[in-house]
Amino acid sequence: SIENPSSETFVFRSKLPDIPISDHLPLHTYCFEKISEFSEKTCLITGSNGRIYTFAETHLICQKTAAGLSKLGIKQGDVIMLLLQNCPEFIFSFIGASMLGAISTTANPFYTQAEIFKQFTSSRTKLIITQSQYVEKLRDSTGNFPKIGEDFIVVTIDDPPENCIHFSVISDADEREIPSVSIDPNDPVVLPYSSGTTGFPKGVILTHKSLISSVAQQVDGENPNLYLKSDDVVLCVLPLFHIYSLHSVLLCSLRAGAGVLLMQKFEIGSLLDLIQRFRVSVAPVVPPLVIALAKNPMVESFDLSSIRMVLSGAAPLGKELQEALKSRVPQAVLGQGYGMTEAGPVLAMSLVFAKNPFPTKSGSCGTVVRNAELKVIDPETGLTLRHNQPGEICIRGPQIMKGYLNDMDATASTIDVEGWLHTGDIGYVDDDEEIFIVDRVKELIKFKGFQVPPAELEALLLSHPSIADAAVVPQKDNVAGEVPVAFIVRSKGLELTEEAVKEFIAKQVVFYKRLHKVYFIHAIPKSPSGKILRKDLRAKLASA
Ligand code: 4UV
Repeated sequence: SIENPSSETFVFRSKLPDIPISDHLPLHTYCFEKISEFSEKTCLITGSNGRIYTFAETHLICQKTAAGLSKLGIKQGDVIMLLLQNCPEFIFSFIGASMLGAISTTANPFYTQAEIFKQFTSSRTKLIITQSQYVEKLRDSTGNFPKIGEDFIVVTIDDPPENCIHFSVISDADEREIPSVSIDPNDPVVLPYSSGTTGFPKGVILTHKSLISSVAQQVDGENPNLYLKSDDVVLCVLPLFHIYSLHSVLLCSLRAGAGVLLMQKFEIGSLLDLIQRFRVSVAPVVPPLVIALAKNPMVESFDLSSIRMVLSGAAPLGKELQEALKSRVPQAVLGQGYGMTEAGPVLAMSLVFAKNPFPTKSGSCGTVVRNAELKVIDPETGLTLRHNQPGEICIRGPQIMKGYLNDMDATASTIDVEGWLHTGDIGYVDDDEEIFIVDRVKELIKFKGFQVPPAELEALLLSHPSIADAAVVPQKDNVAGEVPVAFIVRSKGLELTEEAVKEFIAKQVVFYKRLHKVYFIHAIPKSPSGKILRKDLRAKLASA
């Protein structure tokens, strides 16, 4: 018989059966759907002062915040920006906005003024919730930016500086004054920014339905893939402005009735102290945190026996490191999740975390989530590959993003006409359905799990009068995983030192986008169509 190979698609599925998933609820209703089972249990713990909010209290403050945001003029479809370190107000604002049918765009409070206003403008933010220490960055120093109090509202969770409003003004509102809105499951609820496979950061439209699907894929069903219990204490040290923490720490815990321990920032001493004091049982981390837990001598003097699960994600975790951590927390199960903002976010999760777990291998980043399809394609031909053959990972399901905000071209080049989202990650699925990521074909650089989009740094470099051409690529690093380094062609006859280039960039970007090395070359290698041959540059680094 004659077969047309291109018409044949080989699809990988979870080992867990599909489950029914709501396709009509708004996110906040879904997250608090089972609240009567645990209303007096701990929902949020503020690590810095030990303040505890029960589920009932949390839900009520979210409602009050919704009413308060509405009083300030926030309506269905409006965008607010959360520019916060981890704190209870993040949750109140995010869920409160959802209750209004409004959308939260999440941003790193360490961003520079230019980075914040880029996202502010692109997302059409009406109101920013932040801390007073960041307000200075929101004040127009150039005459180019919108003005606080005139063009947008700023709410601070601590003492409000001039023209700003205190958070209590919104969280003290009367919850009975929430306007009634009808929310379509396909309405956006969160707008994180990601550069995806190429170019600049773009708004990723995640809807009520996508996030509900993704949370349900983890914590719902008879045998949840990520089994969280209502007596769990889940560590929230990863920043909530990144989708990993927002989804897999916060939303999954809310749905499952688990408590969330909020830490403003990572510091090993206070982290260990909090784990011991609050008996943390679930620890979602990133590889640099695994290094700290596996290697820091301080760990020996703390009691970590409460930890039953350590989940690592957002960047590759080596087998050796995973095994080194195992000796520090012998009672815990260790495994990885594999996420991508655009994928809603989780593509795969280790089945070692299931209620009825499966045996798993070190170094694997999980098995595809239930109620979804995963395929591996040959990047050259687009043909689907079978077990053990590496290719580009693609995912399809109700959880993936609706698209990029106001960017149809980028959307079309990421989600194809059949609904497959192309990740730009190279990996394979082994005989036990476990996924192993081996490479990345997209431009993205990941510093400790944070996104560093090369296009953004290249544009800044090209704005320098002494730089004729530039390319930014990842260089391997033992602690950060990868660091951005630049190849630069100087403009004819102009002097330029490595230090000057590094400083020029450092002034304009958040710390993790800083260049670690600058290499001066005569020409940037490019394809006939003008695309930077990043592979060649990466190879140059590897051989140096
Ligand atoms: O868009 P993003 O910054 O998104 C993330 C999300 C990670 C998550 C989310 C929920 C989880 O439960 C969880 O465990 C992890 O990182 O970056 C997406 C890119 O990061 C790389 C890969 O290149 C993605 O396309 N990446 C993410 N996870 C892994 C990874 C991993 N486990 N191993 C290797 N690379």
